Amino acid sequence: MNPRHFHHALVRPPGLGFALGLTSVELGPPDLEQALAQHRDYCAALEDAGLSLIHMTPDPAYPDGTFVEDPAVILGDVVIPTRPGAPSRSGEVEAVVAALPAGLERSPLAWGTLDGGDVLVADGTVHIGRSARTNRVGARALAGAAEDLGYRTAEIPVTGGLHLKTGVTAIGPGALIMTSDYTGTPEFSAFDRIVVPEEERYAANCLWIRDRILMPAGFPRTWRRLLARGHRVVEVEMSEFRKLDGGLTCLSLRW
Ligand code: CIR
Repeated sequence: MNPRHFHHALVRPPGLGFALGLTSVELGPPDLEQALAQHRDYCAALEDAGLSLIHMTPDPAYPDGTFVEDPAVILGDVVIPTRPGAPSRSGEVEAVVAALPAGLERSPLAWGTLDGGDVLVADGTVHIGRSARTNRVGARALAGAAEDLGYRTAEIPVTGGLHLKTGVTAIGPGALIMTSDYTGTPEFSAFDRIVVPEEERYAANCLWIRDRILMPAGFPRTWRRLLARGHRVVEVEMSEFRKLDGGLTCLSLRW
C-alpha cells in the first residue's frame, strides 16, 4: 500500500533488557528511560500523522522486541510472518503476528531467513535486501509471495549497514533517500534520489507517512534538503535506538 494511505501502525515500547539488544555499532549502551521517552515521541508523531496505533506490551525475553518491523512484512492487506536472521529474535514472530488484526490475511514465508528491515516497497516493487540477516532462500521465498500478490520484485545486495532500509527508504512516489552505497544500484536508477552526506548516513532511514516524512533529529544537511524539496518534515530523536542499529522504520509496522 502507498504510505499516503496508511491508517494503522503496530508499535511495542522497549522493555527491561533493552540494553542487551544486538548491536554492530560502538555507541555505548542505550538508556531505557530515554528510549521510552523517545518511543513515546515516536508514537505521538505517528498519531499526529493520522495513524491509529496498536500497542504491544514488551516481553523481557526479547531485548530487540521493540523493532517490530523485522518479524513481519505487510503487503497490502496480507501479513507475511518472517524468519528473522538473528536466532535470538526468532521467538518474536508469533506475538507480533498475533497482535495484528484478524482482518489482515496471513501468508507464510516457508523457507530461509528474512528480516522485515530488508524489505523496501517503492512504486509497486518489493525490493528485498540480501544481507547478513536475509539469505538467498528467504529473499526468494518473499519474492514468490509478493509476485503472487501482483508486485514486481528485485533483490538488492546490502553493502552498508544492517538492513536494506538502514541505507535506503522511500520519501514519496518515485523518490528515495539513500546513502552513497546505493547510488550505483541499477534498480534504483529511475528514482528521484537524495543521497545523504557521509556524516549523515543514519538519516537515510526516513519514514514516509501520509503527508509527511519523519526523519531522525540531528542531521541538518539532510533536513534542509528535504525541506527544499517541499516535504513536510518531522524530526524524531532516535539516539537510544541508534545504539542498537535501529531506525525510524524499525519501530513500527504500518498498513
Ligand atoms: C537487531 O540487530 O536486530 C536490532 N538490534 C536492530 C533491528 C533494526 N531493525 C530494522 O532496521 N528494521
